[in-house]
Amino acid sequence: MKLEETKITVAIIERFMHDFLDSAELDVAIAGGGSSGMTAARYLAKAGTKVAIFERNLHVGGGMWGGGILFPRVVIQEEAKEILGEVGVKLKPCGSGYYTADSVEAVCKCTSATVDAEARVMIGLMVEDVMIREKDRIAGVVVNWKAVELSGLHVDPIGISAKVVIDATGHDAAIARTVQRKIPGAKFPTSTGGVVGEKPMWADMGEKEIIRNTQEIYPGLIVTGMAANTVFGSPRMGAIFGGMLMSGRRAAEVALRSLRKKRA
Ligand code: 48F
Repeated sequence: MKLEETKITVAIIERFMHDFLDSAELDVAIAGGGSSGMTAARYLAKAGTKVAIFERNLHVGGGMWGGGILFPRVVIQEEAKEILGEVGVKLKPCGSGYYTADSVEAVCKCTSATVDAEARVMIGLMVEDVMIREKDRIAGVVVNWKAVELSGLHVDPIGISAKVVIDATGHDAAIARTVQRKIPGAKFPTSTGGVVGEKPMWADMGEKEIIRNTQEIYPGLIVTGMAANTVFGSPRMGAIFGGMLMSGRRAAEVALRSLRKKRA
């Protein structure tokens, strides 16, 4: 077979344009592809939802790759065991109710299951803003290449419509902060009405509160993972990932409920 560069070029452009166009209008757009965002995407795709992750890095997985202090192992508690079990991650018991997983295996198998469920995974794309409609409902995300931001070039972003947006950007809670900054009068159901800010480490409390914190904080905007704890002023928890996985699953349930409500 004689290879031609033009054919390779055309194949890449055609295939990507086709896939990108197919993601221009979504049921759910997820900002960030860490453990919570990927879990939310997997459950939403399995429920038949048109969902895409927009991840600024060239890889998904977020903080899961590095485990604790670069020891690539993560801890999962009993309650979250099935979420990794479903995707075939091998868990080793280590004391009552605690399990460890190889973080490389966990990220790879979660990614593979997310893609197999037919969630779209877009990499190198940063969510820099949201779209707003009907006066006070989030209507999608505004994205640009991370490379554009790094280069400092002045290039306008594009809008991706979504009925629901999930902020899975981790400790920064970048999307919630953007909404707070850009929509005067936006009120979140937190103690201050805005982003409260993450508290110091307290694994037990952080893992308990994250599930309650995973909610729709503004019409069309759901927070999950560490973003949820940052918004509500709950503690961080370090290299235990059960809360992130359970929060992702909960975010999918909340999104499905929001979609049903919007349809009715
Ligand atoms: O940080 P990350 O893994 O968030 P998470 O799912 O999990 C938190 C844990 O990693 C850990 C922990 C465990 O107890 O506390 O910290 O809440 O994943 C967030 C992802 O979002 C991407 C970022 O690159 C990362 O992969 N991200 C952040 N801001 C943006 C973004 C943005 N504006 N646009 C697109 N991606």
